[in-house]
Parts: sequence; C-alpha cells; structure tokens
Amino acid sequence: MDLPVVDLAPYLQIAGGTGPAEAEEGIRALCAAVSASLRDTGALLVKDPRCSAADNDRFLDVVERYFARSDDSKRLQERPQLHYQVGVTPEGVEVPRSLVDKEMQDKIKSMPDEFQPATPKGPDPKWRYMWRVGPRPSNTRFKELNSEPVIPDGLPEWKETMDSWGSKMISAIEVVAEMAAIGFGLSKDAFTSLMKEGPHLLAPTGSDLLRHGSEGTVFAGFHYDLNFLTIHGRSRFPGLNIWLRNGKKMEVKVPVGCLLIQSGKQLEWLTGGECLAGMHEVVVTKRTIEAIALAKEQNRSLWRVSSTLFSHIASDATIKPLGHFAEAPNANSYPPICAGDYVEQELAAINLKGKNGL
Ligand SMILES: O=C(O)CCC(=O)C(=O)O
Ligand SMILES: [Fe+2]
Repeated sequence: MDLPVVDLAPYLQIAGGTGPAEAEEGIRALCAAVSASLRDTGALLVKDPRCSAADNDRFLDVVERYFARSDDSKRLQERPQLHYQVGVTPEGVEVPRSLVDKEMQDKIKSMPDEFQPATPKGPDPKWRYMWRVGPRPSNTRFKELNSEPVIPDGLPEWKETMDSWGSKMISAIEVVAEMAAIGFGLSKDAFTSLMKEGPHLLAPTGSDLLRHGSEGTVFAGFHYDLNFLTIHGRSRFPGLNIWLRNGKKMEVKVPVGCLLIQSGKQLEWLTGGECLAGMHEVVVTKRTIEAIALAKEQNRSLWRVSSTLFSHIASDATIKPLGHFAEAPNANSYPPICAGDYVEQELAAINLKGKNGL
C-alpha cells in the first residue's frame, strides 16, 4: 500500500478565491482523501507549491553544519531546565516510548515477527535541535513550553533559515489541518483555531552516521509523537518506518518535492480515537547504508538530518473529542485535559522534563 500524495494547490486556489466554484466537489474529495489517509495509515504525503526542494536543501545545509560541531560546543545550546523544548538535546537523552511503556511492550510482543519494530537498547543516539516557530502567547500557564528560542553563535544564516523553513512547514500543516477538519465533517477551523499560538517546534534530528552507521542501529525507537500533526520534509538518508492502522510496517519513501505528515497524539485525542497517533521508528537500513556510501563518494556530510516540525495545540487550550467525535466508541478514553498539562506528562515519560520539579 502506497501513501496517497495530495496536492495542496487546488485547495489553496479555492481558499484564495481564485479557483472556479465548480471545483468545490473536487476539493471535497481531496479533503476526504486527507482525513481517510490520516485515519487509515496515520500518515499522508502532500505537495505544497510554497515549500520548494531548494528551501528544504538550504535548511538541511545549515543544520548539517551545526551538528558537525564538537559535542562541547553544541552543549552550549542545551536547556534541560526548559525540558529541552528549545535548543539542543544531546544524544542519549530522549528515551523511546517503547523502552518505558509496559502496555506498548505487550503490544509489540503480540505483533507478527515481520512487523515488529527494532528493539532499542537504551536512549536514542540522535541529537535534536528545537526551534520555536510562530508567535508565542503573551499570557500562558506553560512558560517553559513557550520559551524564547536559543540561537547558536557563528551561524549568521541560522535564524532566517529556521524561521523561513519553519513558517513554510506551518503553512502547509495549517492547510492539511483545515482539509482534515472538512474531511472529518467538522468546521473548517475546528483544528486551526486550537493551533493559534501553539508551541510549534521545528525539531530536526541529527544522527552521526560515521559513528552510528551500522545496519540495525536504532536512531529513534518505536514511538508516537505527542503533538498534533508532525510534518517532515526530505531527509538525505532514509530510515523511517511507519506502522499503518492495520498493523503493517511500511518503509517511507518521500518523493522529491513532497512532505510527509504524521498524526500525533493530540489529533487522536481530538477525534476520540478515530484517528490514532501513527507509530514509527528510525533505523539504519540497507537503503541508509547505500546512501552513506554515496555521500562518502560525493564528500557530503554524514550527519542524517531530518526536516521535522511538530505542530501543537495551544498549551492553554483544552483537548477533548470535538463535535461528533464526542460520540465515538472510545471517546471516554480521551477526557478533557489542558494541552500543556498533557504535553508535560508525556515529556516526563520520555525523560525530557527536568527532575527538579519543572
Ligand atoms: O529522524 C527522523 O526522521 C524522525 C524522528 C522522529 O520520529 C521524531 O523526531 O519524532
Ligand atoms: Fe517521531
């Protein structure tokens, strides 16, 4: 089963008022394709004419240069007291959910061998940089989740590149969120109104393939994302596996010029479990090894950088099943909770929330 590729251009034209009215039927079909793919696969590929492959490359170039620095110099951007929600997270900090969640471990054991995820032996050996995108709330109960960004010194193009790529990815996510809402039979702004001033994070991972490039190395152990929707641009090295709702494992190939969207736990909450958070892992595969060999030949960086952005529901908004999803069979498993409280609970489980009471 291939993931559908949805071109956002027709929707953007209609939303901008420049398309013919008779295109509306087609738009409805596109929206239905978005919601169905999120429900059935937890993922979706989109094409957004505003996010070019050249923008993506510019972003990857800058982040590769950052991760190539020494560990000590990168640690200057580490902010554990802010739950690592801004600045760098060194390797060996983030713990994959499957390592600490007993229920998830039982689920993994019940999966057929061919679809079982790789078993991580400890915390993830990937680094990450968290860069806040978009306006922050002037008044919030969750100051750490909404902190000012940390800017590494010596990279003058950093801020502009991160802001530019981040805001393009947010624009794409907002369109997908509107289309998904329409497809699910909710009002067009059902999700986007809750995303306003959310703690959205451009959060590229950086994995050193020179040190950790052997087949089977688990960069990100089996997990779901705790946010609303995740969007990834292209990475120069493959390795992302996702699990479909039917339990099958699938290696993701993001075509050039496309973006990958994954459903996170906050979307699961808002749809009363109709749309489950997509499970995934990042592992060094044969295809990764081939890409390493090619990069060596071409003298390119051996840091695997992901173009990941986590979009969030605003920290002070309440998440609960919306509209008709309040009647979903499992709606009771998703009681109303403040998004910021939910995020802090999840961060504590994966070792990112400080142990000093923050
Ligand atoms: O490194 C990647 O490609 C994605 C990692 C991931 O799943 C995450 O950052 O949550
Ligand atoms: Fe993830």
